[in-house]
Amino acid sequence: MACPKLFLSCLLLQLMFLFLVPEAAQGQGLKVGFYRKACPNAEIIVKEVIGQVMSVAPSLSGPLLRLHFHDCFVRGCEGSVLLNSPTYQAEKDAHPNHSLRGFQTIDRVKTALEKACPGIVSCADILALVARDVVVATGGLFYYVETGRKDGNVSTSKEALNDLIPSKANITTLKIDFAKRGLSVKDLVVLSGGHTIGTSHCPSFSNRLYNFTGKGDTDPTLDSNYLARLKLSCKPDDQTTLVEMDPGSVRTFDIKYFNLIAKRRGLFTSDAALLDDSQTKAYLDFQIKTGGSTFFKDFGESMVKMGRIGVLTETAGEVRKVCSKVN
Ligand code: HEM
Ligand SMILES: *[C@@H]1O[C@H](CO)[C@@H](O)[C@H](O)[C@H]1NC(C)=O
Ligand SMILES: *[C@@H]1O[C@H](CO)[C@@H](O)[C@H](O)[C@H]1NC(C)=O
Ligand SMILES: *[C@@H]1O[C@H](CO)[C@@H](O)[C@H](O)[C@H]1NC(C)=O
Ligand SMILES: CC(=O)N[C@H]1CO[C@H](CO)[C@@H](O)[C@@H]1O
Repeated sequence: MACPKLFLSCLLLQLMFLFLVPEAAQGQGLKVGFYRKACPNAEIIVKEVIGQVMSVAPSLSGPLLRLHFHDCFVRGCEGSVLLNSPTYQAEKDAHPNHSLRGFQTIDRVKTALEKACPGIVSCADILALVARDVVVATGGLFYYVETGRKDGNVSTSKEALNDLIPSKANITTLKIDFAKRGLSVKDLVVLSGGHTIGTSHCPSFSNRLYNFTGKGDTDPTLDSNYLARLKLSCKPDDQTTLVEMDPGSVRTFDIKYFNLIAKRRGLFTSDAALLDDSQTKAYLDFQIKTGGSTFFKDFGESMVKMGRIGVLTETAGEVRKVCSKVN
């Protein structure tokens, strides 16, 4: 059931499922269709706004998917990544966050939802739904998103610096950091596939081009032709240039990024590291060999698991009126 090829029939199937979805999937107080009674159109509204945004600003697909990941990995999926701090000490002010974008889109979705059902849909859920809709809009497979998260009231840049995984992370660190959050080695390789869309700033990988071990050297595991090309795009102190992580298919959700990793053209050390573990490597090899036979479905399953990290439900937390501010 690959959406890219059978787009229309897939869409129809998804629409059918919207009405027939089972109440089955449950996780930590979350459930599929949480807003069905209180805000029956919630998911349709999110999808509409994201459809509009994608039609005028498709380059926001990467940033919007990434926001949910950053939210979940710091303090859990409770919308803290969206909070502003007057003193620039919030998560979004932390260094690894310098590249976060898409906040205005989240505000737009929130405004539309507040108009339809004031005070009902949390910002944390908006991030989860938007991530799904972006995956679908870029050619990935639809999956059911569990909802029912509440929003937290704490966001600190210090936590973001501690909890966000650096792009230099090796496979050991990656596995530990995922396991800490209840995510498996399979989730690690599957979710890293999110790098099939979007762009990166040069500093996230320039150590591999210019100063890999502090001796002005390059990363020997990076394909040398690719390295030369990246050097053309990124001069040593370039802080602003954006590089496509999956060149040529940066707006398409596909398995090409796995192909690149296997060819030693993964952009980050953390991507290249997926070749250093037999399980992650076997997963890559299998997806490449079979044209991503299970990747699209696996991605939805791993996203649902990621969406359960540290959630606040029921009376814990609140539903923010404005996503950048506690009530
Ligand atoms: C495994 C650990 C991960 C590391 C170390 C990592 C690291 C990074 C880095 C360094 C960037 C580029 C930031 C910049 O310089 O602009 C990036 C971008 C991105 N990441 Fe990850 N990431 C990880 C996991 C994930 C996951 C789990 C997802 C989602 C499922 C994700 C989705 C994205 C997307 C979509 C972008 C592109 C953002 C844009 O276009 O602006 N990443 N990631
Ligand atoms: C992986 O990175 C961690 C943290 O930087 C480091 O302590 C560890 O020695 C590294 N492991 C390997 C196998 O390189
Ligand atoms: C490379 O890294 C080392 C150690 O971090 C640093 O002392 C040196 O100045 C760096 N060289 C360049 C050219 O950035
Ligand atoms: C933050 O939320 C917690 C529970 O979610 C609550 O106990 C606490 O009083 C709140 N703090 C502020 C400053 O609103
Ligand atoms: C957009 C944003 O918040 N950028 C910040 C990222 O982090 C650096 C370093 O902490 C800040 O100087 C930026 O303002």
